[in-house]
Amino acid sequence: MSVINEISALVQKGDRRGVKASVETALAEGFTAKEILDGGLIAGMTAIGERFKKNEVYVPEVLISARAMNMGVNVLKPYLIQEGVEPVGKAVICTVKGDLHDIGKNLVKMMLEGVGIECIDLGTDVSSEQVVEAVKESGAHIVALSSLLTTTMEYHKDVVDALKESGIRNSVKVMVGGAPVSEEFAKQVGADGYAPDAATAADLALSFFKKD
Ligand code: B1M
Repeated sequence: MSVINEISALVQKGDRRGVKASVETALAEGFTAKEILDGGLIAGMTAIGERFKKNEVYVPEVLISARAMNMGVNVLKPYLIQEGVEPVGKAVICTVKGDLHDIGKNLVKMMLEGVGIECIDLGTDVSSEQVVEAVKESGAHIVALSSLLTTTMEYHKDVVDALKESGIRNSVKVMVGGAPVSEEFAKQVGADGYAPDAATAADLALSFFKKD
């Protein structure tokens, strides 16, 4: 097995130390940081995402794999900067106002990072004003909103409206998710997309960057 495939397998196994050592080996063997990132770390995280979608692995395994991937990304960071590798894009991510649930949101963040999207994580209980400000400051391409309560899901619409009022609605794609949220609800609040789980959220986010 090549060292790149080995990195992918170690990410899927959630072997942090193994990932770190293999990324160092790959660098020593002359692979570029981008080759290691795409072929090893992101490939491993994508594979875990697919297995998560099929219920072959569960939340703890995804969290452990994401931690292993981050270990590898940290080793690669200086090399990625040196090679001038740009992230695919940027997303502002949060749980909406009044809502403190963040396990699902954190999983979505990890999967987005796993496909090369930089995340600006505003945390939980986030107001529409905070989202607008973060988009303006960061130039994010995506706003990713999560909610777990039927009482807070309406707040997705407030964010979409606030983006419209501040004149930046057309510069971002809004994606929504969380247990009470549905495709139909996403349409009602004027979002650009809905994903039922974290792996599908990563696919959706990537689709926003694909040119027709
Ligand atoms: Co809360 N809670 N909770 N809770 N809690 C639920 C959501 C509830 C369904 C439990 C129940 O009654 N059966 C219920 C909501 C009922 C409703 O609204 N209809 C509920 C309630 C009522 C409450 C409180 C009001 C309880 C109280 O105080 N009386 C309170 C509210 C606090 C607040 O937010 N203001 C509360 C508090 C809490 C804790 C703090 C104790 C804790 C949260 C800890 C934390 O997040 N750090 C908690 C928990 C853990 C839950 C349950 C048990 C689990 C939620 C979870 O993390 N699931 C939940 C019951 C349940 O779901 N079984 C419950 C795992 C997570 C991976 O799934 O978040 O759905 P989920 O994310 C998925 C997808 O939805 C999707 O991807 C994820 C992974 O695939 N997804 C997205 C999520 N966001 C996405 C965004 C996307 C795309 C996909 O695009 C941007």
